[in-house]
Amino acid sequence: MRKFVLVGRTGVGKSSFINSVFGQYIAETSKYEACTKIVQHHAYNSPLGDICLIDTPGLAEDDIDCDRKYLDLIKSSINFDTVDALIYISRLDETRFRPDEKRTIRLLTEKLGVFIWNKAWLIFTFSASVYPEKRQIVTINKKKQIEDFVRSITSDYGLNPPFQGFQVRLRVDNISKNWTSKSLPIMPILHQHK
Ligand SMILES: Nc1nc2c(ncn2[C@@H]2O[C@H](COP(=O)(O)OP(=O)(O)OP(=O)(O)O)[C@@H](O)[C@H]2O)c(=O)[nH]1
Ligand SMILES: [Mg+2]
Repeated sequence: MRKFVLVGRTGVGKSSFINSVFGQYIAETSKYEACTKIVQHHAYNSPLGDICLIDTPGLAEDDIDCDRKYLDLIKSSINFDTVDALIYISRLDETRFRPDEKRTIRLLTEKLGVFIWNKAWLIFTFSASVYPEKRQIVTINKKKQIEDFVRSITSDYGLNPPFQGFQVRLRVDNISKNWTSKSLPIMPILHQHK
């Protein structure tokens, strides 16, 4: 079974991504308030093989103590040795790399262990909210900001081998359909890159 842990700030669309991959409303989502409070494993038998997506509470919802509490819960509920990849989720339509996102990356590293970044994917949500002509440049800039920050944190922690960037990078939109003419089905992607 392929296993992925979804992490990121509150409201970036972790639970919505699960619903969009599985094509059913199985993970609760909310427009107005921080929503997921527990770690939940969602398993699915796909023709390509079994997939487990693990939903986690969003970070940077409240203060740092709340984040620490959530991260303790994430760490104690998930066996990271059996996880294929950590999926770090961020919104494409937020162009500023804000302090709370930096804090989130710092805390993930501190609490889950620096090694998580050597099997990490990056998924940008809300892609349809960015003008098509801006998408490429916005993606390049955001990816660079996040990867540069992860690189600097992980080098402080002495990660060996050093962080080489995210293994897989995807743009998705969990709500809008047909927002791009170049879309690929997600299931085969989740089964690749072993
Ligand atoms: N337009 C658009 N809306 C999205 C997308 N992903 C999520 N949303 C909306 O954003 C809101 C928050 O989504 P959630 O999936 O609950 O976010 P979450 O990351 O699970 O949030 P927490 O559980 O609080 O950590 C919901 O109203 C979703 O419908 C996306 O790709 N595009
Ligand atoms: Mg959620």
